[in-house]
Amino acid sequence: MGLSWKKALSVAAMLLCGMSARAQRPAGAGEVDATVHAADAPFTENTTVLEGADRRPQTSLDGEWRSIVDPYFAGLYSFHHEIKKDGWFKDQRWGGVGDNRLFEYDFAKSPTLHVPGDWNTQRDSLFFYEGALWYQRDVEWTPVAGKRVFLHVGSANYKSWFWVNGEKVCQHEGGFTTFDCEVTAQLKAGANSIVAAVNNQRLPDGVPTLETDWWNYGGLTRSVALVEVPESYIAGYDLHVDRATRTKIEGWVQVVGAKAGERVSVSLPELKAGATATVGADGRAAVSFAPRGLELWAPGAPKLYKVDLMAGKDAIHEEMGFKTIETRGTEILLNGKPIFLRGICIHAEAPLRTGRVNSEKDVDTLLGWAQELGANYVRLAHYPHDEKMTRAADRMGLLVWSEIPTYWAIAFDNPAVLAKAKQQLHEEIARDRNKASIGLWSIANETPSTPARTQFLTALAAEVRLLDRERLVTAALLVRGVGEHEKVVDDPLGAALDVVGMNEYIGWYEGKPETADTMHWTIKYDKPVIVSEFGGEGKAGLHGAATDRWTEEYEAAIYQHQLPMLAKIPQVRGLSPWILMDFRAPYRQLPGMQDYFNRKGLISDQGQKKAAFGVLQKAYLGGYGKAD
Ligand code: GCB
Repeated sequence: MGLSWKKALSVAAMLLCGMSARAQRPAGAGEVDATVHAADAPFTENTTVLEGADRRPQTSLDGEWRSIVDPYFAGLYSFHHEIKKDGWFKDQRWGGVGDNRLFEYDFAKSPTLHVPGDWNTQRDSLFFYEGALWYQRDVEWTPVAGKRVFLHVGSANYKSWFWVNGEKVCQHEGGFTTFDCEVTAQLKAGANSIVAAVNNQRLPDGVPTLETDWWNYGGLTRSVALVEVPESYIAGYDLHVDRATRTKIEGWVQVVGAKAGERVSVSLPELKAGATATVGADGRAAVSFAPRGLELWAPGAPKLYKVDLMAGKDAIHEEMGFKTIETRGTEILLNGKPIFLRGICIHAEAPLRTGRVNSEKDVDTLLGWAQELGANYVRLAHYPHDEKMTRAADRMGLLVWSEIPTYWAIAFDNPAVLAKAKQQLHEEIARDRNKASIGLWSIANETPSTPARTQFLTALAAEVRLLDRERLVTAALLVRGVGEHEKVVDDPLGAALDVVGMNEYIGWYEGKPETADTMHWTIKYDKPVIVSEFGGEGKAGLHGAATDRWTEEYEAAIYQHQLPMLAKIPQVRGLSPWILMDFRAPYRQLPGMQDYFNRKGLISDQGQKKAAFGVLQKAYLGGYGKAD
């Protein structure tokens, strides 16, 4: 039965009273800052990327942080959805009964979450959670005169806000890139409170957008630290060996706060070589020198050098390798010689425990498996991974395809989305442009072929070339079928790429494994092609006939038929089948088989190798592909 009109009136009156009572609240609990948040302004504010931050002395903020789950984001927004002036970032603490101030939160009495770590795998109730969550921790600090301090955030998925002692320091959009925000003015001697809010709600105008085939792990998913630098500091650098001679190291060092004419030096002590240069009015110094006996970096011989960069009172002690990568017709040349990329795709899914990768152990396990497979290359799908991963790839000698999450159908017709993708590209390249392992920057995965998409991604390809001319630009394209026996690669985006990536799932989403035997391929580009994905699902331990879907044998059969087919395509210069390890994915629900895991891994999430691992390993160790 509905409300009587009398009752309805009294409810309305009660609501009105409630409203006016709230509206009359004195400044304090309900006060809002109306100036914040113009809807179309870029979300990211006051962040930068301190290049080489992981090589600098730092104070780790990893460990337990207090946490408050805030599904309505009541700690930040008022009941009229305005930004509060005294939201939970003020970290005010209620003194208990007898303390009559009104607070409706208290970090000190809230449970903790571990950082680095996604929240989903730390608490059962957060497994499917998509929304806002607050973090807080205390930090003892002794400021040093003449030093600036940055909060270094490995990643925060997806939007994040940071405050130090109640004062806002930055906000950031993008769940997989590393960023820094300056906190020099807000950190004080003694006890400090650092508060972060992280919201992993998927957004129609996000990068990625609403649909992804991976778990939307939320939180401060990678390490957080305080990094100190001198007043004038090295903010970025790019050192590489030139393609023409392969003996000359050249590039630049960018110094913030330096006066024109100040000196910068770069040296390789092992080769007793180096150069000094002067900073121009733009803070940049061009560097060039030719050390004798420079050994180039390559898979199988991943030579790294200690490199010291100095500018005034600042120094960064890097570890770097030098290589060249380019294309010639349909070949990929590494250090001037053709190479075939025997690879595998990897998600940042932690082995054995699930959740996001965030430790050396996770990284060593995943890349160790890739090496055991016989790989010389890994596609780090579908977003920039933890920096520990690219550092380890440098050391282990695995060439890397690095990617930003311009995945499936993001809003290609929205200029704000292009700005977000460019921001992520800048952050990705700034962090990793000095990693020897990076061979390819990928600008997209399986995007719909529309004019808006092609324009958007052509702009991104141009942006990559502005930022780094030493690597190749690629993207994983969709393939077009003509009838049942022909595949065509003619996506117009191919024109903007150096290397054409293509994904196909013959034997899984279409046909049978043996459909591959009679497939004819037409590739419209005179460029190298990497088969960036193929594969199918198989449940570890489930055995049966090679014709039974979900068995290890079926998955292995896909590989058995794919490998000979792909070997016949003349432009193919590499493979990275989908995927090294099973990973959590909301799309994948078939009870008993998937249970929220995409089972296309060669290895289960618990580390069990499936039959397909052996098939690919045999091919790779037997020298699959032509060159090297
Ligand atoms: C794809 C996507 C990848 C998916 C995979 C699959 O083409 O690029 O993200 O996980 O297929 O398993 O369907």
